[in-house]
Amino acid sequence: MDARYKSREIERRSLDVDGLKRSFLEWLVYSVGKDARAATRRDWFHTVALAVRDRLVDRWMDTTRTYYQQDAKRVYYLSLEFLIGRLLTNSLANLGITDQCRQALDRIGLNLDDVVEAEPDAALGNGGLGRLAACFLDSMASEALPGYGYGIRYEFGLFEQRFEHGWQVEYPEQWLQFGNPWEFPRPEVLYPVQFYGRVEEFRDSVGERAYRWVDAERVLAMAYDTPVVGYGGDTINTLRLWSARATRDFNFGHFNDGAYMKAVEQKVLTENLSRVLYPNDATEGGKELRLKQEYFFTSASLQDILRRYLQHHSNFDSLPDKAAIQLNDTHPAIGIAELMRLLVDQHGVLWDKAWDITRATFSYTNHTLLPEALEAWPVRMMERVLPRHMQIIYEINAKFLNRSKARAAGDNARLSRLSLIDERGDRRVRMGNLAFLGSHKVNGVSALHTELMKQTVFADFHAEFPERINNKTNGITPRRWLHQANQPLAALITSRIGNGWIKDLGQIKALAEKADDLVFREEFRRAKRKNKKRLAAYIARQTGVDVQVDSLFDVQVKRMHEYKRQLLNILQAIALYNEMRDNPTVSWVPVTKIFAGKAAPSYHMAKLIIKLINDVAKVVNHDPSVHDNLKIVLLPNYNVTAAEIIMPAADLSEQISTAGMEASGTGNMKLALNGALTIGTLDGANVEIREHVGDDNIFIFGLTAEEVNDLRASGGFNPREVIASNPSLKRALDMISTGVFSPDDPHRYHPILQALTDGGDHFLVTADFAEYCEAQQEAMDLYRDQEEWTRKAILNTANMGWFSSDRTIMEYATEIWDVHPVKPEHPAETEG
Ligand code: GPK
Repeated sequence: MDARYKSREIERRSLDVDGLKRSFLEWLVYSVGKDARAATRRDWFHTVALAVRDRLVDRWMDTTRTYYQQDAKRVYYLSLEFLIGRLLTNSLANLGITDQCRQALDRIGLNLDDVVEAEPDAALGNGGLGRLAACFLDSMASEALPGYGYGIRYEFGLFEQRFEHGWQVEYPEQWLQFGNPWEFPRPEVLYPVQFYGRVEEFRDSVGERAYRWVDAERVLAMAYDTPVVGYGGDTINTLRLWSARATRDFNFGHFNDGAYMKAVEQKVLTENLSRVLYPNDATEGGKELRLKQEYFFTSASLQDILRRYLQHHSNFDSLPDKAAIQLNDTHPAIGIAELMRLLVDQHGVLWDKAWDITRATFSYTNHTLLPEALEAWPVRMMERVLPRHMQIIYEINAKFLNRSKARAAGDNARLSRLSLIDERGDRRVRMGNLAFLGSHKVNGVSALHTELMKQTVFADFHAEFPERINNKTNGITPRRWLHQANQPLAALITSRIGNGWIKDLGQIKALAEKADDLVFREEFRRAKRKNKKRLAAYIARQTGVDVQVDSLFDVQVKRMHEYKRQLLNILQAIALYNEMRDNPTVSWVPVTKIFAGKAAPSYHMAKLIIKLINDVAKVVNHDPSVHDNLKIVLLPNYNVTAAEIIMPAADLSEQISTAGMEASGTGNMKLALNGALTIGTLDGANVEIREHVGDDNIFIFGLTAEEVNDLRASGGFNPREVIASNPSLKRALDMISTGVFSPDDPHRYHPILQALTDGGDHFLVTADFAEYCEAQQEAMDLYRDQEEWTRKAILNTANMGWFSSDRTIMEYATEIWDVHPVKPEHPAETEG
């Protein structure tokens, strides 16, 4: 190689402090175009990100090349959401150059923590589902699995939440406004995606009936690649996000006057396809643009996957041996019809063979049992937008129903439940049924959720295919959620058991014996206190409320949803407030209730609960009679970056969903790993968390999923009676209904009170209230005994090893995908 290039290359790869410093200064001038005097914090962020990016490109290409050369089986994780958050800290930590980078910046007179703050939070997701996808990317790369993420490059991520007079107001989140140093645009990786038009029947060369999709509108999908750095930096995988581009017809067309402006308008409209992330969490909008987004990214991804496969193969027989495609919920489920179309219509594969290939390639993860979240597209919309896919779905359905056991048994009710088409009312395509039928494996995300899937939404399919449903309990990446977010605790752990836990979280078990060590407990508390101080400062900055660092930090952070029952939490807060006021001489355990979470913009009840929390907070926080023993804060704009500050600082983790409704939860895992004790129902993964941390180290309360089911079925629950018999609940509700917290509008909360009484209290807030308050009391009592509390907190951290997403991802790899680790070859680093 030419010596000049070689020295440049070495410079770009250099991981020492001097080399980094030189790179920073060079990047600032020649790429960002500023000198050090004029550079803003954002300029420095771009500078550092670009210099760090240099240090991963070689290994990224090595990784991709190794997969290609070995024709390794890849896994493709198709997801409409990737909630990845900031990447700078993550890249530095996974490359192992955080300290060097900090020192290099020091020498320029800059602080790494300030530079990090200039990075926008990539919020290409709503909540748990999107964050799970991001944890899986980290784990696939860290486990050296050949894994690709495929999704949409939304120009607007999840909206920014602000509170105005206590109400949620949404602002656009323009994360790309100042450019994105992590992404590589690939203008040459471009696939056509079609919509509308009609289907033409014709005879193929051997006289068989065949179909082609004609007169369709065309959009191009353009790729943007982001490297995904595994821990240690050896494997660097790819997240490929698609952006909509108008076809080149526009560039080459000539137009007469009016037509030109119309054409420009059309181009803008076409490109709206990838403009914005739908802000609904676990609810289905039924909007045409959303269907188009789903098909757009799924089709582009499948075309890309087939192109890659065809580099090594001339027929599709071994596609399932070379590609595993995971559907993250039903959002990409149209991919099943699309792969059939590509194989049958475009590549001439016979139907039955194509179907076998399709089923062997796809698998599907279900994330919720909530009926309002199960996607069902109107047949009329599907016929219009994707006419050929509608035909294919009919064909799949006809063949399936003809062969099903239900037909043999003459059970028509069961047959209509198995159908891909819901024939009741306006006809709809059931995407869950399509995903199930077109996959060889279907999984739930916690043990309880998977069992409930078998008993409820997929009971009929489970009877038909008893081997198909399996469980993969969610996990979280210990890199981001402990190693990076909680440096005080991470350093303490490493000082005692070494740093093997970062890659193999099971090793953290060794901390359990330290729970009885007085010195270790003291240090554990010190780490927690440091994190609490940081959070207290953040709370003060964000809300203006001063909280006591030594109060019990009681944390509920997650999307606002009735089933997650933030309402139960705030009602308990009101009850506690009353008790404190009634008994001013008692020495209370000071409590800080910390909430954060966004509500879907159209979810009125959730937004009203936000307003209620803010209204209650205002009254409580200004009432001198509670002597600062109770503070309530609702932090605005909860996102990954905020979570990184909140999780390490929590004492108590609120996981209080109505049993049977939270599929898994992953915030529950982050909080427990960071040494918070859980107060929760036996729902989702809480059940397994209890099994791991032990019954004595968790506060469980409330109805079980089975009891909830029985109670609802029997209709034997009267919330009014429950309220009448519980004075503290009654008093809290009366205060809300008489306007104690909303003197300007005493009837404001009528809809909430209505839902809890005449509405039948669907989420069983009143039913669980008494037991919840008892559990809270238990927690406060325990908190007085700091040694005992710390002992339990340590046992939580020590026993959470199993909840690493590395464990989860290896289960997917061996039990669903049959994908194996591939160690990248790094020739440049071994030569000479
Ligand atoms: C489930 F159905 C959905 C959805 O649309 N979005 C979403 O975030 C969540 N989820 C579940 O609610 C959580 O219980 C679960 O831990 C998470 O998905 C990941 O599986």
